[in-house]
Amino acid sequence: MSTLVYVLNGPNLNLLGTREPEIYGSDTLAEIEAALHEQAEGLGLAIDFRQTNHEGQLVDWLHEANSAGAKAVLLNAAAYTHTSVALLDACRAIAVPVIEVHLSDPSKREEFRHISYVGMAAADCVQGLGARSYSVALEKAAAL
Ligand code: CA2
Repeated sequence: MSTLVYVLNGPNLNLLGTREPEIYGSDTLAEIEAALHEQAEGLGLAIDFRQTNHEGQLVDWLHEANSAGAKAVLLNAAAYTHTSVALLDACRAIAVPVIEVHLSDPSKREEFRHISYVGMAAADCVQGLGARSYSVALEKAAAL
């Protein structure tokens, strides 16, 4: 059984900690990554943590996670969550369970954030807990 968990982050999340802390918190993505590495070690897991601003790159990484036989993917697809049929198809095309992650709670925000294409294929979702959403999602991945 694989212990590898991919953590994939979509557009603009590289800017975390620089703006809109009232929505997304004040942690940078690098700080979230460091905390998750530490947590993963305690859970006997290894994480591969990545960020891209490009939709097709997320699709390629989902395929890669599948080829690598990863245990799970934690996916914060950011704005592509609400627009990308390509990500929905990729999540459906792979055998690896995908856990959707969001810092904020999109269901409590603008109407256009209420639809989640990723959510249509995800095994689970953790949202609205700030950086802790990643931590709770990793615990869920460990329990799979
Ligand atoms: O709450 C989340 O994690 C989101 O996935 C974040 C996305 C948003 O489009 C989703 O609806 C919910 C946006 C990420 C943008 O991150 C920024 C970071 C700093 C400054 C501005 C944006």
